[in-house]
Amino acid sequence: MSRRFAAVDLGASSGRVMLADLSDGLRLTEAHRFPNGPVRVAGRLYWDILGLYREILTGLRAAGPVSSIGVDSWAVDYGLLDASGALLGNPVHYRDDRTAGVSERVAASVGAASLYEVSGLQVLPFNTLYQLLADRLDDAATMLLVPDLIGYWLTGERGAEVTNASTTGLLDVNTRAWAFPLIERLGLPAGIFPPLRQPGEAIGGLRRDVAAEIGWSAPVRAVGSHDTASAVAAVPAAGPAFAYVSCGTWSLAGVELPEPVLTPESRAANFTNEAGIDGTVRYLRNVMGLWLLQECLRAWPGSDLGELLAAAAHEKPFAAVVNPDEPVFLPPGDMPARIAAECRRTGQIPPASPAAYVRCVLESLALGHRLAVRQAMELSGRDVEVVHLVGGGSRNELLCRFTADACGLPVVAGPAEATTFGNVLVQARAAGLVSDLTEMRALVASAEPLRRYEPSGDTGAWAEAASRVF
Ligand code: ADP
Ligand code: LRH
Repeated sequence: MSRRFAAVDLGASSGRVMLADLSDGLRLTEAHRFPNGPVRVAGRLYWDILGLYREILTGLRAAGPVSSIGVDSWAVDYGLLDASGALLGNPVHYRDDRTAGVSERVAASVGAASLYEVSGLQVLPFNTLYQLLADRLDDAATMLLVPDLIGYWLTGERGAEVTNASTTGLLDVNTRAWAFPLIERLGLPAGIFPPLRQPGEAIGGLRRDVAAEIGWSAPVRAVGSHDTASAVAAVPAAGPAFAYVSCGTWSLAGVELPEPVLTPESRAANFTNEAGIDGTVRYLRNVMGLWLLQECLRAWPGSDLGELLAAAAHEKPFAAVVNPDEPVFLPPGDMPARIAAECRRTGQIPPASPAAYVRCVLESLALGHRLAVRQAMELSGRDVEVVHLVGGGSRNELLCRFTADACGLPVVAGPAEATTFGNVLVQARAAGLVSDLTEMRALVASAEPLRRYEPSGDTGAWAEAASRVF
């Protein structure tokens, strides 16, 4: 059996097909990378799901034969299939506004506390349950989350992988089974939720036509199909006293726990208990993440990220900061204008140049990381000695440094492709090549050079900046 595994990893800003070789340690290579992003059609925001699928096939063809394939993606979004298995409409992007007001209506009817007691999930306006309530389900026979939809197209098999199912708001946080009493109470059709599958479980072989198209065949295996679950599984921590920030389009900041935290304080702080690998709980909160920077760059055509980051390092510290989690930042649109408006609203002078905006974004994000990490520690009682920052944001040295300074804790940065590592290591474990999470993490730590940032000790300036916006 070969020791090569393919990971299909769809992030909100880019997708990639990666190849891992475990013949001698763990080596990752990129077979294919492609852009991803919202497409607006007639006022609605969609994913280009068929375009993504085509790129996945291109990537698998380039990767060549492997022992197995795993698929992960961003959470919450889904496709609906009719009774014949055909896709009913294009999957809608979680930044679309069709869910406006839905979470408030559900909270008023079911009760926010009862919802949290069942699912343990943070309230985000786009959680799957709110999207389903805003959708037309008349002809829907099956709801498949994005990685499960890709898995279905590759193999013909339907199911719902549990880490991603935990982001729907419809999974019982204690039993990790579909919360059918809640589903019925919400008036959602129970029959559209397919059987659950666990990370590591075989899904099926590639359909014959798919194998013919890419030129080889292999089984597809369930992994932590929520990208954040795979990323957290690959945090290169040596012991339990760590926090993480999985930093890409979003920053997912929190700790790993053996049990959920469902206290009223936890709900008030909007902390989530999402399902991790091996029964672990990803206790975290979403921070708006590098989306803020991505949308700024989109507003400045021709700008160069490297140059802007270099210039931002020389800008005046704490000239202006915003609360990165203001709902106004969620949809696509003119980000610099929204940041400027937030600065004015909080009595600050808006940044005067792109480099100053970048500085503002990175300091604001570090403030978001600081608050989430501190609250995760307080609410869970977990000791934290180090913050692991993984994902594309770990390449951003300024952000890593600011995060260490703001948190007052060392930051260990990398790997940038943590999600891919988590994806392939769950496959490698199913093949008997790795034993447990500890060994997986040690392998990641030895596969990549990691960078360590010691905190400057000047937490007072960060506390003052935080007091302006939180
Ligand atoms: P996602 O999976 O959500 O699409 P990624 O984990 O791929 O996100 O992270 C993408 C982000 O990482 C980019 O928006 C960018 O801000 C940051 N990034 C990637 N490469 C670099 C780099 N070389 N220097 C600084 N930042 C980078
Ligand atoms: C990160 C992520 C995050 C979700 C968001 C929708 O890619 O999966 O964990 O909250 O996308």
